[in-house]
Amino acid sequence: MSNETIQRPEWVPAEAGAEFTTQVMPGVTGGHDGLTSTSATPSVISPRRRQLSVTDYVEGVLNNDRMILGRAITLIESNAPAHMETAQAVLKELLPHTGKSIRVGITGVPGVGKSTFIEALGCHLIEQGHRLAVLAVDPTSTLTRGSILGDKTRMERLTRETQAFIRPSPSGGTLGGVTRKSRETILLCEAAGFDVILVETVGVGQSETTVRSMVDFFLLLMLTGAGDELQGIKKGIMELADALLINKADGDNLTRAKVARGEYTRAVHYLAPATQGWRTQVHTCSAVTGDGIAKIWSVIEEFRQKMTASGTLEARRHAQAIEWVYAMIEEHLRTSFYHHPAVVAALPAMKEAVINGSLPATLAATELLAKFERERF
Ligand SMILES: Nc1nc2c(ncn2[C@@H]2O[C@H](COP(=O)(O)OP(=O)(O)OP(=O)(O)O)[C@@H](O)[C@H]2O)c(=O)[nH]1
Ligand SMILES: [Mg+2]
Repeated sequence: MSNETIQRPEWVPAEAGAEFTTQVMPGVTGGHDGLTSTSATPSVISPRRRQLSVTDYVEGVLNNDRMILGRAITLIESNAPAHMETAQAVLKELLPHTGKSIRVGITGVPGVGKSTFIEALGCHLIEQGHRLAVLAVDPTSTLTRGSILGDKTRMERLTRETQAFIRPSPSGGTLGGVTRKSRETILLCEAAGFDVILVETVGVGQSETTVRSMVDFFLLLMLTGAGDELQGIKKGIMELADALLINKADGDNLTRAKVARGEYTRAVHYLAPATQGWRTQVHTCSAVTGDGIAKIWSVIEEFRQKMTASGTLEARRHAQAIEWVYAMIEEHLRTSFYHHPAVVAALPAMKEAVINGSLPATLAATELLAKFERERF
């Protein structure tokens, strides 16, 4: 197929090179059955999109123009310096319109039912009149753009809802990069008027801590009957959660789920609570039948109401914002250190010297830091 007929989807930056493999192909001219089309409409390929100004972005997002919201997120996700500058100008303008949502993190091992749960909860929320954005944080995603895109079948209703906005994980890069992009995407979605933000992450180590640091409420989906060794691994993650939700409490599994609920309820007594003044709750649900979905949402609302009244929620958001500043400074310093030509040049020999015992580790670090400082400006 020639280049003219292959088109880029809206989220691909205009200047992007081959790192974006995504493309949109025009539809077949005939019918999918191979017969000649009876439709008179030719397949249209739109001209190159026009550049948007900061004001275009700001107004578009505030008016909940989904196309512009999508492009604003793409801008935020771009690593090109020119894009970053525009993105930050847009964010600065939008900042006064952010912060009004409830931000909920959702995690759990692959197959626990996160996507099915988000579909069920999302539809429940929309029925209640909420507007909902679903974002994913998946630092392992590279070219697949996260698992959400492959989830169309599990979130079939939600993807069709105009009151829902679903965005896959920013692809590639460091966890720090993915974090920044996700945090800023939350802000954009809030400015666009979404009042519930669900941030999904797969249960792979570090990403839970990252998502915890950007949400108000953190929900851990669990299964009954997972082996003891698995439960052990989860202790650290359980301490991040404001609620444990045992999914797939249906059919033959219902009784076991109820027993597990009792066990986990006793277990969380011994854990440090994730949020001061809130006891970690344990509930059961079935994302398939919908049992327990309304209950878990009422728990989240109760949390919001109590933690707002006590000032805990506001304090958490303040702390998260400051932590974020520090995290970005640290990331920047780390990157500039390891990319500094003097450091790059000296590092291999230093490593060698440390390994063969001719240079103490502390001295190696001090000398590298001195090179970085001396030749910085
Ligand atoms: N019986 C039952 N099956 C469920 C329930 N929730 C999800 N499932 C099934 O469990 C399987 C995995 O569900 P997903 O929603 O894809 O799980 P996930 O956590 O998103 O998985 P990953 O995207 O791979 O991390 C699917 O076959 C679902 O139909 C439930 O409440 N009850
Ligand atoms: Mg999934």
